[in-house]
Amino acid sequence: MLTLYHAPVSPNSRRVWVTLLEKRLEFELVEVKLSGEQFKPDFLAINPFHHIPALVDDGFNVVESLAILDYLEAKYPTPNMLPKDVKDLTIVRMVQMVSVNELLPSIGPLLPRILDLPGEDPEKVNKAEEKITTVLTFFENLLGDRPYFGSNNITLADVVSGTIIPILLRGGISLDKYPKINAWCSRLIGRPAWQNSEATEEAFAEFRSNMLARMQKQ
Ligand SMILES: N[C@@H](CCC(=O)N[C@@H](CS)C(=O)NCC(=O)O)C(=O)O
Repeated sequence: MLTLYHAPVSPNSRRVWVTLLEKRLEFELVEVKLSGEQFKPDFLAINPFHHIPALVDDGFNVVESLAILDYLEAKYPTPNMLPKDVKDLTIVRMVQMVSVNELLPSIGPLLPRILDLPGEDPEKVNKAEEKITTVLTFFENLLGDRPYFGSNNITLADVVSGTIIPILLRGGISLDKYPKINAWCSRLIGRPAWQNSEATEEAFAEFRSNMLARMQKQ
């Protein structure tokens, strides 16, 4: 039995949720309230670093979302979500790493905008927007004329970048200058795995209250 510990608004856990759905696996979804449940002993026994996502497969604990995706691909290879060709596989890995290391950190400065919170820092927002432009230009070129990164079928790269970009759209980032990425994003958002894992407005409101509470403590 597979159990995914997650939080609805987190792109880190949504990428695992989407992969489970794309692979049509049976799993149990357990929400961890990040207002403190992640520090409870039962959860720390699964992930001592108190982060979601964590996946438990018949008593085997897997942490770190990219490691979880690789575990799922190796253990449940159908449908295949990693290309075999060396250059295509490298495209997938590059997109995954650029998404996590360059794109994801750009969300931080945009959070006040995304969640309607005070405290926006215009200098940080400018830098984040510049970084996002560089990443989207890079992705537009890497996608080329294929529907998915490195493949004609959905890959683990699409899952990782495709669960971050919709959050940027909530922050007012436009994909109009990137026609290929724009079409790719619409293609992904229309898939049942994206539709069924989309965070509700209530989940965003709860995330906002947690952020506000954290800001008031500082
Ligand atoms: N590198 C980790 C990052 C996971 C992560 O940062 N999770 C955040 C939510 S997006 C979390 O659990 N935060 C609560 C905490 O660290 O206490 C991964 O990819 O799985």
